Amino acid sequence: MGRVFSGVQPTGNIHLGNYLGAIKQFVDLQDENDCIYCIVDLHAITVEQDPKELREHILDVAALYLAVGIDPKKSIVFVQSKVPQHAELGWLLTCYSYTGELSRMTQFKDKGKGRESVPTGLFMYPTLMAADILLYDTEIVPVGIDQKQHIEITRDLCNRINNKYGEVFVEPDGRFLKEGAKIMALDDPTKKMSKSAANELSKIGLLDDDAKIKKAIMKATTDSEGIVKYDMDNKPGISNLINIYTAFSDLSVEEIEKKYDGVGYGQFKKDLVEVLINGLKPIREKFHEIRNSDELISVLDDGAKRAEAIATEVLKRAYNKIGLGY
Ligand code: ATP
Ligand code: LTN
Repeated sequence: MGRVFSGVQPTGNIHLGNYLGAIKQFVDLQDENDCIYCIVDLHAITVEQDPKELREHILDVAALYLAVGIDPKKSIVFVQSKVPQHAELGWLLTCYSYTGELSRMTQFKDKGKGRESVPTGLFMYPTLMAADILLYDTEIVPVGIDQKQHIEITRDLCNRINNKYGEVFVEPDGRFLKEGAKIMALDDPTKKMSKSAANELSKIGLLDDDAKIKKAIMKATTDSEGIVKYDMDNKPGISNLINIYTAFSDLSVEEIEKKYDGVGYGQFKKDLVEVLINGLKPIREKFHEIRNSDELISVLDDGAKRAEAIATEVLKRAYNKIGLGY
């Protein structure tokens, strides 16, 4: 039994990449581990947000967590800004981080690109993420592969502080899936599927209707060979679709290749549309059932209380070792 922590930003519609890279693992881990799942709203404001939309998105992600099968009886589910220790430990870790290492973060470079001035919060994003993780003595962090660099800096900060003051924090490890670790954009399989992409057909949201799912898959970029074969380097479009297919069915990559041997992309895509529609329908239905329920709010209130109880102890330990307070 290990402590698991992860978070998702409430910045838009949760898509297949978020689900297959991260959230699906959350569900799988909760039977054997002590899991804490967060909606990281303080991270969302590192880029501009509309207050009304942000509030809606926070509850959307919370409802989606429950809709995909996170069970609040097994796992703690809460909203980051409701537990003030995240911001407190975030500051502390900022003081032990270096501007050099933070400026090497690719997410910071990507999100800051082309802006006239870059918000300081975007720069300090990784120290707040490290605080999220270290605050719960986390051992395992299930995330998509794009977060690898942030997990590394969390481990560096942890070891830097432990080496200076003795055992303050537990050293966490990332957990990345093989197939879902990086789901690519449907219109351009050289880029990752992203909430912030402008082209709606580049992604499929977990709440998208059947017509949108069909359109996005049928228009998805492949190649002119017509051979259903997994080869991420030379056939990234079809390989990405195979990844999605295998995640939503009980067929392995090899079984999919065999099934569509000599059949071509048209039938493959039609079947994938059906597999996806059937896979996403129960999630959508459950989501609408709980999104506006009182149950959702009481799950979040209870989650924040349970999270804060753990966070308070760990933060106290850190303050004591470092010599803060009196
Ligand atoms: P944005 O476009 O706003 O940066 P995002 O789509 O990257 O958002 P996050 O909230 O930052 O979404 O990510 C939530 C989780 O989903 C993280 O664990 C992240 O690694 C994972 N994730 C995001 N995109 C993908 C993807 N294309 N494939 C696999 N995992 C992904
Ligand atoms: N940076 C992550 C979101 C995130 C996170 C975390 C993930 C914030 N804090 C703690 C795991 C653990 C992202 O999805 N971009």
